[in-house]
Amino acid sequence: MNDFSTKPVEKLDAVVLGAGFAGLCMLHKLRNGLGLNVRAYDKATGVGGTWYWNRYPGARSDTESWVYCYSFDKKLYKEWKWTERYPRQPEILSYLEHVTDRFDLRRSIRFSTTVTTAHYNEATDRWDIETDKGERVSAKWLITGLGLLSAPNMPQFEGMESFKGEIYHTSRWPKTPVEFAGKRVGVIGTGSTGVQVVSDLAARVDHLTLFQRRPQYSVPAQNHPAKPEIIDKITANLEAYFDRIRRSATCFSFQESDVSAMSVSAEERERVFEKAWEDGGGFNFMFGTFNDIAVDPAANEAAADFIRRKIATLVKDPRKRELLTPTDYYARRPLCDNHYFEALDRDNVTIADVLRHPIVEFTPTGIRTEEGEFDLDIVIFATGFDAVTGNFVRIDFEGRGGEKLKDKWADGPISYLGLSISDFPNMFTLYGPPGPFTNQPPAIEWQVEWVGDLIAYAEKHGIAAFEATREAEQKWMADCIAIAESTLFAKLDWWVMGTNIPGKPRAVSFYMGGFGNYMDHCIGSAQNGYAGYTLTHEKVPA
Ligand code: N01
Repeated sequence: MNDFSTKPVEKLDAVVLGAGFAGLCMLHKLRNGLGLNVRAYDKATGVGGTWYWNRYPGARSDTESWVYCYSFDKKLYKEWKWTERYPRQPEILSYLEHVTDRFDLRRSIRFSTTVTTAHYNEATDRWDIETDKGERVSAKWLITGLGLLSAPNMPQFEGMESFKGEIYHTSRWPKTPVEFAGKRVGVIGTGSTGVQVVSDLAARVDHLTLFQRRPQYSVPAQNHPAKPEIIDKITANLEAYFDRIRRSATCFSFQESDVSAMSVSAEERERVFEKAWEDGGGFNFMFGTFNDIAVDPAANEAAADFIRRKIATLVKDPRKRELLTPTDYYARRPLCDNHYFEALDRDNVTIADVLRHPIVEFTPTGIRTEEGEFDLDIVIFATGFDAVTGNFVRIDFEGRGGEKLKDKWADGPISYLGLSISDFPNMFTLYGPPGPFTNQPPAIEWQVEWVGDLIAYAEKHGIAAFEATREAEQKWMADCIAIAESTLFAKLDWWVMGTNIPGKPRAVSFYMGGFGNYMDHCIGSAQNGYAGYTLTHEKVPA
């Protein structure tokens, strides 16, 4: 029974959950743009979201800095000086801190505070919200910027508590420096994170052991110092540039291909792959080369074969080469790296094949697999996240009729446009599931504008509640499922399909129809009086 009405409550117009790219932008839009009374909450001690938590060695974005940022303010865009093509975590965090101060957002954020409960109150058409600090607020609008990748996946192994060394998870990395010199370090996991950790650490430690389950396709990042002339050129035409980015499928800065891989000769394919390899970037390799790598098995095999041949030239040790050569589809998140394969080929690096010889237990001095024992001083879990729904089910969201979001999403996320959920009125989930599968900042920023416009419309027209209809939700889910299942991404087990966590149901978490098409869905809804939503007008007092 919710006794919210008996407790002292502060009334706000809107509450924003999270102070990362999405939360900060939404706070700015609602408070500075629309003049609403807004508060954001974040359990961290500072802003940054993903970039607050992921301080692990080698952490950086694999998107070009000039599109891994906001574009809503031309002066901000022009004045911020990125130092590299792919920005490191400390630089992205500084950028978000700078944005926070520049737009005076800090005073509206409660840090070190976890929102525990958010219940929709049907009598008031407002959200009753409670925090772990005992704060109680009532807000008409509830907007989440929780991030899809923030609840850590920490597999448990026998004997972990007996290990005498240090254990870290990459997404809960300490703020104080970790000493690696002269240490024997184990890394579990070879996703985007593990690839970055290994590339960064291999030459800095006494010995590195990679506990690899499945090898990865990865291409060079080809990082280089930032070129100010690129920013100047973009700034001169900022809106048009970002319009073009958003009209693409993935919101990266490269030109996506409209050529099918099998429509050209083998020589031409080789030339195109070679150029993409030299240009760098994982998404560029998958989407800039040909338009069907992610959907056509033959095109996919051509790309996979090219990368396998490159791995063969980079890894001299025959056993390592065999272990590092993937044989399945090239259809997980496309990776790029800073000399990952070269790092693994070093003499001070061992690869433990934990697919064939799984980890049995931790011992006081290391990790024992079915193959033998590995002595370690430090173990780094780069094992990813309870992705997509993980953060949502940790908060007690309750919608109309007492429906719990964790029950509604028990078999996977359900939404309309990745933004709205039926029975959860006036709640918007920025970059929520199933939503676009893109470089995030340009997509988030656009969603923030769209949601901000919707809220402005509601305020202007006396609308008490905005709620996605079941029909719109069902149609959206059917579209998302049909598109995702037509791709090779759906053929593998990984976090995007919900299958990286034992026991978690397989689910479609993304709209893979491209961001341009995604925007058309949202624009179409707004232009048709917010089709797909039920709008309830405020009651006029008798
Ligand atoms: O997580 P992952 P991540 N025993 O789930 C292994 C974004 N990101 O943190 O593949 C042994 O991809 C697991 O093995 P397997 C990006 O969107 C971006 O690396 O399941 N191993 C896998 O190798 C990315 O996709 C950036 O067989 C275990 C690894 O752990 C997303 O975050 C940087 C295991 C997990 O890989 C997630 O990436 C970093 C076990 N029990 C992250 N459990 C950039 O922008 C799991 N694994 C560059």
